[in-house]
Amino acid sequence: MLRQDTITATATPFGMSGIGIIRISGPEALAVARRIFKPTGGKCEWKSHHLYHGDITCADGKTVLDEALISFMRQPRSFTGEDTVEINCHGNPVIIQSILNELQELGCRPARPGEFSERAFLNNRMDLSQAEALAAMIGARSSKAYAMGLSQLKGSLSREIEDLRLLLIDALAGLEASIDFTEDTAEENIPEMPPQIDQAGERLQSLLSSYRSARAYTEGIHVIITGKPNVGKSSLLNALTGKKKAIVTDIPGTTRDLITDTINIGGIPVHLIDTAGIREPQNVIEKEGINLVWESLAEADVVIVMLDGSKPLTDEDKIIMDKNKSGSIIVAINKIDLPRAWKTETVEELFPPDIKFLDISAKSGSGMEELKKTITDLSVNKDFETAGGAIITNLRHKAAIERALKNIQNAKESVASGLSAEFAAFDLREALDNLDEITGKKINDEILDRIFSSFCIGK
Ligand SMILES: Nc1nc2c(ncn2[C@@H]2O[C@H](COP(=O)(O)OP(=O)(O)O)[C@@H](O)[C@H]2O)c(=O)[nH]1
Ligand SMILES: [Mg+2]
Repeated sequence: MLRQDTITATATPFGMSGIGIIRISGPEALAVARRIFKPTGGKCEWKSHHLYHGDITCADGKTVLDEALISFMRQPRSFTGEDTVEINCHGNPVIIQSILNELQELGCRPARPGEFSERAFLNNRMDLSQAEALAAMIGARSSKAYAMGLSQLKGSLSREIEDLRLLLIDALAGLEASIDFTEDTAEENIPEMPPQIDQAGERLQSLLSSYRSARAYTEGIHVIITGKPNVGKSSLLNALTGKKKAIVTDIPGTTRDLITDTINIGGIPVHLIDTAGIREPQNVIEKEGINLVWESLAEADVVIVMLDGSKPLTDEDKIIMDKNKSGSIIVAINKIDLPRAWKTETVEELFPPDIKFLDISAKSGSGMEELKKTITDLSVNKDFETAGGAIITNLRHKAAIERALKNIQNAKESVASGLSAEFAAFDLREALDNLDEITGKKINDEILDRIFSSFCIGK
């Protein structure tokens, strides 16, 4: 480990608050703290993990800047693993800046974003996935997202990755035994498929499938309401949000822009998007609006295909159904408060059997609860469990797991096709490297810089 310089930053947000916290980490932390802290009663033993009361002064020891509590955490028992001092002063940006100025006078360097966490990682206080979980917790916008971050911080993902590594190492040992044997006897030995390969593959797959559900809680899902003009799309947006967000009229082509609002369904932020009705556009404005619909449909997590149950179906409906056949589709048959003009069966046969059909009335509000439930069912796996089980929420982790899974499939294929065990062993080593990228056991500096620079200052 290189001898690091001593860094400082505020750990609390900019602005007025009861308390503001300044962190100092590095070999000079205690020496610097001694220069600016005048303890009440004149004496301070600087015991590790104790809180002392006194004045923060300029380095001249005379000018008092604030009255504060100060603590010292001796390495390695600190967040960064280095000597750390925390000053709890009053939460005023002017005070905090003047203390930071004094600390810089005394040789501390302003910390880069995420630099405290980076040091914690480099000093083995946590692995990379845990440091990322911490950033996710700080950015969490729902209690569920926070809980998932916390579970990762506590090591749920790290333990699963470690288990997977052990499985792959066992599989490698099996393969390598057959390679050695071949060398001894100088004859071709067909390797057997180590059972751990399939076990690892299944567990990687289940991590991968947790991603979609986890993202629903952390980032939310995008739900697009589509259909021809006048079926009641804007009315549905208003009914779901409980607001008059979108203009509703009986004039076809009223909605042009995408109109969005976010509601919370069972802890999932659901971003609803009302769109222009799809038909042969009557003018350039409507044409632009309809182009927007096609673009956003491609990025939707769930598509609500809306039909008017009170009027005969038209070719426009057929075009829309044709374009939205598979994936997370809900067919909402609206205006069921009016007499039905056609039977549900006539459209059911146009879709795969697992597509859900719902009767609703955006006007009376009937069917709204069922619709909300269907939206979340489509976004979260039934067996998705956040309590302690390993899940992934981070795109970088997902990409690494996809690569590891591909490596494992390649290894299986080469064993199955009777190739020398060398090939499969090579793939398994690649899979190990990919898993090591998640925990940071093996990672290049450029990626590390990118990860930590996205953290906030003082973390
Ligand atoms: N009877 C009835 N009328 C509805 C319902 N939903 C919408 N409408 C009416 O249908 C017309 C078109 O509604 P709007 O929401 O603007 O449709 P959009 O063009 O698809 O956005 C308006 O006159 C609405 O009042 C419903 O559930 N029942
Ligand atoms: Mg509309």
